[in-house]
Amino acid sequence: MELNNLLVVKEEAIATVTINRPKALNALNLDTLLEMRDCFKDLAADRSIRVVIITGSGEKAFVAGADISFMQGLDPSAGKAFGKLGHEVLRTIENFPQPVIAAINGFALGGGCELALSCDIRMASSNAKFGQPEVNLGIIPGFGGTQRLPRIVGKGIANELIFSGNIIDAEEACRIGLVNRVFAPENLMIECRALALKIATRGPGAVRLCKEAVNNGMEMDLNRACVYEADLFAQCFSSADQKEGMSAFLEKRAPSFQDK
Ligand code: DAK
Repeated sequence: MELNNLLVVKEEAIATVTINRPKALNALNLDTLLEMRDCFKDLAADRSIRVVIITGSGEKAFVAGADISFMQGLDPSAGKAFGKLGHEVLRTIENFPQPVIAAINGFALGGGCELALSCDIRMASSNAKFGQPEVNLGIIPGFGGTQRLPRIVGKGIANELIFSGNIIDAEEACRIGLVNRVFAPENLMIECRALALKIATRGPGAVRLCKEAVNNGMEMDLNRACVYEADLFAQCFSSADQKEGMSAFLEKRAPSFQDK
């Protein structure tokens, strides 16, 4: 697959995907979304990858939104196709078998904020800015913002952001639970990588099942979700990694997980 809008680097079980359109503040156009879809499908098939980090190129933006110059000329059917593709990409990231960390290094607006919302963990640099400014353009968030934002920060705070189009800084994003932690810009990738490497040393099958348990369980009522968790928990006992993890603990050594 030829990539003109993404940089993909694989190193030590971590894939870093950088959206690389810095002149347009990494805005998402059709080609970028198509590349992201194919790239995440390829990464999902690569069993050596245990964590993906998504970030933006340059020092100013994670992703400043869907590409307004691209969207301006869309007719309703092209708009629908563009929206459908955006949803497909974000669902692919949300359902990616291993954890995906958003390293938010600047503006995360509109579709950029929605991209971050589809990731499992959000970390920000202190210069990051967040918002759903679509109402300024006469549209609503179209890549899941009206659905994921309230699930993450609560309905009242999401409503305020979505109805006003307000832009908030990284500290405020952290205060409302939109991001987990805030770092100096020069430390953001170092910290995201350190977390990714830590996750990569854990039992990969267990991490995969944890993601499934959290994501699918949150769509169920608590009783069903606990039954679902119990099923996944039982599945772990058919894995070699469960035997290895527990043996290693009892033998006071580090485990050597094989993803089996
Ligand atoms: N799209 C295209 N180009 C963009 C862009 C964007 N979202 N954001 C910035 N750029 C471009 C600027 O046009 C400028 O290009 P040149 O003029 O140099 O050619 C360059 O990036 C640098 O931007 P600025 O000169 O504006 O830089 P500033 O530092 O002054 O301002 C800013 C930075 C981020 C505050 C400003 O650029 C800005 O307000 N950008 C737009 C932010 C925004 O409104 N984002 C939300 C986009 S709407 C759909 C599903 C989803 C969506 C739509 C439809 N369907 C279901 C159909 C999603 C919609 C959105 O995301």
